[in-house]
Amino acid sequence: MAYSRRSLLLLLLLQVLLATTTLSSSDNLPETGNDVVVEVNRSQREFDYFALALQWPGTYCRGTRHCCSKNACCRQGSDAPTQFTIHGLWPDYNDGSWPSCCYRSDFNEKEISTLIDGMEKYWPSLSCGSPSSCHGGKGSFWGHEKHGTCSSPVFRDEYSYFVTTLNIYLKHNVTDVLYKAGYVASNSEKYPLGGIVTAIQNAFHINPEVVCKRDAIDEIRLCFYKDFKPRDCLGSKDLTSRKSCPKYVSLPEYTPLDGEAMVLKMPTDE
Ligand code: U2P
Repeated sequence: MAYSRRSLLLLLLLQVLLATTTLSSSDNLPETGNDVVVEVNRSQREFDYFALALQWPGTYCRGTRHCCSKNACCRQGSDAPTQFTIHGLWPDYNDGSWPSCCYRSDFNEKEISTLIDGMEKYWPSLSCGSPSSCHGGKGSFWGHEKHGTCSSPVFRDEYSYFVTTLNIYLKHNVTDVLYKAGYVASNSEKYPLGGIVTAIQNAFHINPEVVCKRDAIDEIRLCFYKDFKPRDCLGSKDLTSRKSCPKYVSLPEYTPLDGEAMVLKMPTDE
């Protein structure tokens, strides 16, 4: 029986559709709690290592213009963020890139309700804006942690991703290590980048990645194998490759916004 060109094309299209459906209905998908999650990007291969990204509020908060209840840059007194806080636990590739948005799963804050106090303290939002999320959704600040969705097979649910990140952070107190080495928050001192890196190497046997905004330390990243044994971060081999930092760096003090700026509440603030 002869097929017309049109029916051949239709047949081809049907085959492609069938093949795609088979690919996206894998039986081996991870689950988060009770919710089955859906793989959204099979082309992303399994990650190679973790980077724990820590941010220095003294630097980040200098750019703060607005306050709202969730913005830790507006906290005062004993609540003030005077230590490195968590930016994220990132699954990364050895070539310097990283996967993102690997599985579609709705973030459910209830799953981490027992962690909220620790999250508010050590993993706070440092702005009022909504960070980008995988599927354009809004909601909880931590819901944008798309990195957790790419941490399979190490983490298979939301709770274990967040609780492990908090534990790793608490086991690696960078603020304390720097403090003991004499590197304390200051608006006048400059410190040798090499000295800061050495203090971290001695404490954790990790060659960290340091990210600066001009001469101020913005982030310090610690890297781990998938079993959380320490490993060097990429781009940390020699000081000259830490492109964004000069030889002498600062660790600015955290200063909350003054009274005038504090009243600039965001219209969306509840
Ligand atoms: O560095 C800018 C933003 O890129 C994302 N990033 C960077 C390095 C890396 O190893 N992995 C990674 O995800 C971060 O995006 P965010 O999590 O903030 O949305 C980082 O802020």
